[in-house]
Amino acid sequence: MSLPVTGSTSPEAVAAHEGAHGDAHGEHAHPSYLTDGTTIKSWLLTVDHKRIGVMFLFFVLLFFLVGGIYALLVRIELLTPGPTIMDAMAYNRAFTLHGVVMVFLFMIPAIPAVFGNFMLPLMVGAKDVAFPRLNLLSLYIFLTGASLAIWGMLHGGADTGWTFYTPYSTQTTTTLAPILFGVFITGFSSIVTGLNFIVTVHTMRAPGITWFKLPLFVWAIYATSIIQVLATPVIGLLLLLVIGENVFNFGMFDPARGGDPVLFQHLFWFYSHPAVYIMVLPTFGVMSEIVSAFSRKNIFGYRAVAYSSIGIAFVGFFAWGHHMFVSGQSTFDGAIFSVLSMLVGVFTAIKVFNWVGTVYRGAVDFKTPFAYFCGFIYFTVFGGMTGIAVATMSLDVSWHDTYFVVAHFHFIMVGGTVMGFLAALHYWFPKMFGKTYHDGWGLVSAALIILGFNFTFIPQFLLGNSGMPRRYYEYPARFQALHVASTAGATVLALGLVIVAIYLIHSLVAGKRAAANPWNSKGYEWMTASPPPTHNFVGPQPVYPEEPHFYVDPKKAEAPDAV
Ligand code: HEM
Ligand SMILES: [Cu+2]
Repeated sequence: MSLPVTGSTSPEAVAAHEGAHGDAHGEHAHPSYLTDGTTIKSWLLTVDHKRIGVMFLFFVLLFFLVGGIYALLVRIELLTPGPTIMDAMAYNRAFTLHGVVMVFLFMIPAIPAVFGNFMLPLMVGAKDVAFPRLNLLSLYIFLTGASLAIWGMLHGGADTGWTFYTPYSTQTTTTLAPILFGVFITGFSSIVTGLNFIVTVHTMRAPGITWFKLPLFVWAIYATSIIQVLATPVIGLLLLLVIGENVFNFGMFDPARGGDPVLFQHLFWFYSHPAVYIMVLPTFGVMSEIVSAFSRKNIFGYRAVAYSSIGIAFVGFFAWGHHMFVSGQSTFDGAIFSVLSMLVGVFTAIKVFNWVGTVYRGAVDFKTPFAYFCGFIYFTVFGGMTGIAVATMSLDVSWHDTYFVVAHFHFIMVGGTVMGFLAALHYWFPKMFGKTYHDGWGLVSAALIILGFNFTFIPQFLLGNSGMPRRYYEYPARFQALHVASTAGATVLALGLVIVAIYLIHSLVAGKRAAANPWNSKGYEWMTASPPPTHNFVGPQPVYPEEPHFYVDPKKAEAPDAV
C-alpha cells in the first residue's frame, strides 16, 4: 500500500523543511506564534487568532474546573437520602452554578472559540480570521460576562437552575440579575465569533480551497456559526426580559397581568435546543478529522457528512417544543415536535454511518484521540437513541423532569462536547504547543473517563425511570444505592481528568518537541510548523490535496481492498 504524496509541499516535505530550518536559523527567521513577543502585553493585546484561541483555552479550562467541582459537590450531597453536606438552598445554588458554568462558560465556547479560532484559519489557508480585532474583542466580551456571572454566583447565587424558568425566576430572592446579565453579555461573544468564522470561510479561503475542499471541521464550525448568529439574539432578549421582570416587575410572564409564563419556555428553547447543536456540531467536525487521520482512510461520504451538519443546524431550529410536552402545548403541536425532533436523529445517524464506514477496513492507529473517538461514537449512539425515546411524546410525559432526562443530556453533552473537546485537545496539542505528551497515560485516562462516565450516568437512567425527579436534594432511601454508584462513577471520571491535567502540564514544561506533523495527518493545518509561525505559513503556498482527508488515492490504490 502506498500513500500518495501530492505536490511538493506535502506535510512530510514541510516537516523536513521546518525541521532543518528550526535547527539552523528558523527560530529567528520565523518565530513561532508562542515566542513572537513574550511580554504579557503582547498576549493581552494580540490579534493573532492562535494566541486568542490559547487564551480562550485557558479560561474555558478554568470554568470546566469550577463547573466540575460543583458537580462533585452535588454528587456528594446525593450520597445519602437526607441532607449530607449542605442545606436545600445551598444545593439549589450548587446545581444552578454547575449548569450555568458548564453550559454558558464551558460547552458553548469550548470548541469553536478555542479550536475553531486556532485551526479554522490554518485549515482554510488564511493568515488570520476576517476580523482579528473583533476576535480579540470577543475574548474580552466573554470575560466580562463570565466575571459578572461568577460575581453574582459568589454574592448570593441563583437557585433557578440554568434554565431560569418563569414564574419562579421572576420571584426568587437570590441574586439572579447579574448572572442573567453576565450570560447575556457572553452571548455577544458567541455571536461575534460566529460572524467572524462565517466571513472567514466565505472570503479568506486560499486559492484552490473550494467549498468541497474544506475540511469537515470547517463545515461543522460553519454550521455552528450559523446557529450562533441566528439563535443567540433570542436568548439575549429573553434574558433582558427576565431581568426586567425580576427587578422592575414588568408583568410580561405574569398571567395576573396578562402575561404568560410559558412564553418564556418557548423563547428559551428556541435558543437552547439549537444551542445543544452549538455544543455538539463542533465535536462532529473534530471527530471527522480524527477518524480519517487515525484510520488512515479518506472520509467516507464527505458530502453527506458536510450537508448533514447544515441539515442538523436547520432542523434543530424546529424541535424546541419537545421540551414542552407537559407545559400546556396542544397534542397536535406535541406530535409535530416529536416528529421533527426525530429528524435530527436521522441526520446524526447519517454521520455515524459515515464515520463507521471510514473506520471499516482502515489501518487504525489506536492513539489517544482515537480512544476518544470510540467513546464518542458509543455515547452519541446511546445518547441519541435515548433522545429518540424522550422525543416520543407518550414516553416523555412520564420521563420529563426526572433523572432520565438528566442522564440523556449528559450522555449527549459529556459524550459529545467533552469527548470532542478532549479529542481535539489531544489531536491538536502538538500543533498548538509544539510538544508531545505521553500516549500511554493518554489512553489510561481516556479509559478512566469513559468508564467513570458510564458509571455516573447509567444509574441515573435507572433512577429516572423509577421516578427520581431532577433537582431534588432529598430522596426515598430505596434510591440510595444507585446514587452512590453514580457518585462513585463521578469520582473515577474526575480522577481521569486529573491525570490528563498532570501529563499535559508536564508535557508543556518538559515534553519532547513535536514534529510538524506527528500523526502523518493529511489535514491542512499540519502543513506548517508546530507551533505555527505568526502568520501561519512561511514560503510558498502549500499544495492542497485533491480532496480533504486524502489518505489513499482510489485510482492509485493497488487493489480495491488495499485500504
Ligand atoms: C437525536 C437527537 C436528540 C433528540 C431527539 C433529543 C430529544 C430531547 C428531548 C425530547 C428532551 C426533553 C426531555 C424532557 O425535558 O422531558 C431533551 C432534553 C435535553 N437534551 Fe436532547 N435530544 C437530542 C440530542 C441532544 C443533543 C445533541 C444535546 C446537547 C448537546 C441534547 C441536550 C439536551 C438537554 C440539555 C436537555 C435537557 C434540557 C433540560 O430540561 O434542562 N440533546 N432532548
Ligand atoms: Cu431540545
